[in-house]
Amino acid sequence: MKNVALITGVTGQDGSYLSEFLLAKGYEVHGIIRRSSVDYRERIAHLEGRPNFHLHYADMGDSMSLVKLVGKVQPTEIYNLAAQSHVQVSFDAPEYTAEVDAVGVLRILEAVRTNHLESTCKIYQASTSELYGKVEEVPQNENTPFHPYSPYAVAKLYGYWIIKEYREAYNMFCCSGILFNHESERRGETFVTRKITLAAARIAQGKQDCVYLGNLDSLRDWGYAKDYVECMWLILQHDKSEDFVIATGVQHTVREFATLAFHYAGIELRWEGEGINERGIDQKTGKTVVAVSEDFYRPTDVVNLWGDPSKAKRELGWNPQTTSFEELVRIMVQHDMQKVAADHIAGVMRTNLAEYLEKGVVK
Ligand code: NAP
Ligand code: G4F
Repeated sequence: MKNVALITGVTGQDGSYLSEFLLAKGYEVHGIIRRSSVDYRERIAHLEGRPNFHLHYADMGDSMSLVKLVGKVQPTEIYNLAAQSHVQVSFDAPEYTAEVDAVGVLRILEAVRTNHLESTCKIYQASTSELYGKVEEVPQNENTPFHPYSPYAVAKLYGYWIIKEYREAYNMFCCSGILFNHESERRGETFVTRKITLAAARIAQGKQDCVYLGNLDSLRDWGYAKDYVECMWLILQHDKSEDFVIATGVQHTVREFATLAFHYAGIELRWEGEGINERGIDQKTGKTVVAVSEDFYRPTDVVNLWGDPSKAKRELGWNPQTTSFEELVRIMVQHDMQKVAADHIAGVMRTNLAEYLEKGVVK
């Protein structure tokens, strides 16, 4: 049987890497996109036009669009990655977050049942380490109790349980990957890692003075997104429908991430002060380049995520250490140093061109 994948969230960080991964494996890949006033498909632009890559308009909030699309595509695997994925934003838009991240999962499951594909279509659900929230043990594994600690996590908890319910009630092959934070040069710019690597690059190149962050003590188990999409696929190739923790097993603070990112950008930081008054100072210039702002504090914050990937290692043969923390930070900073330099050159060229056009030097 031909492998046909349907990816929700195809324009996102993970969706773009997963598309590349599945296309390389010979899959026919279909992705869901949604209408927006600005067509923002930068992460998958290089894949558009490939014979095995197809995009369709639908929305996680629109059951009929999902039912029709699943019927048309007849997927053998669905990767449900679409979500309002920003934890802090979920405090401002909790209802929308629940609509997409919780009920959206149900809509996908029902779309599969409505099209009578229960026995031929496997479903991967993008569950999250945020389910552990106000953590009850460290490190966290598949048996650690959940304690969601944001509207995002509560919505994702519904997604986790409805997947489990459909597995047991209808004997469907549907599973959760409980993924810990994974980052990359394609990470959204308001997540803490990318915010730091972009700021470090801009500060190093004189385009910004200082970056404002929230909780610097927060601990995360950060992996590389490119490594993690392989695991999503492995979970669906496993002989049993089961849930897996995907993590590196290594933990760092936001402060440690920032120190290393600035180091790769050529700036050595010295930390001074505490809490809201803490600052990261450029040792060479004495200038404050990192400061703390209450704006980035959350009403409830998850502060101690540390995953135990033993089961994925043992049963899926996945290597959690493919890309080290140091390598991840280096890749992201190197990318953003080049991006900031390229944006600068493009800006200069635009200014020059405008001047030449005005003076009639070029027409
Ligand atoms: P992301 O970059 O924020 O991408 C989210 C994707 O969902 C985008 O393609 C977005 O489309 C789409 N989307 C949002 N609302 C939608 C809607 N109403 N209908 C259709 N599509 C919609 O997220 P990511 O980092 O790739 O994460 C992928 C999934 O894994 C998410 O479910 C996230 O919650 C989960 N997760 C992520 C991590 C992590 O560390 N990255 C860890 C654990 C779990 P637009 O481009 O149109 O906005
Ligand atoms: O980068 P973050 O926004 O990621 P967070 O909240 O861990 O969520 C991400 O990972 C989850 C997996 O655990 C996914 F499910 C979710 O979809 C998303 O991809 O924040 C990480 C930590 C938090 O404790 C936050 O309080 O960094 C802290 N932080 C400190 N300063 C900041 C900032 N976070 C952001 N976004 N911006 C700051 O300035």
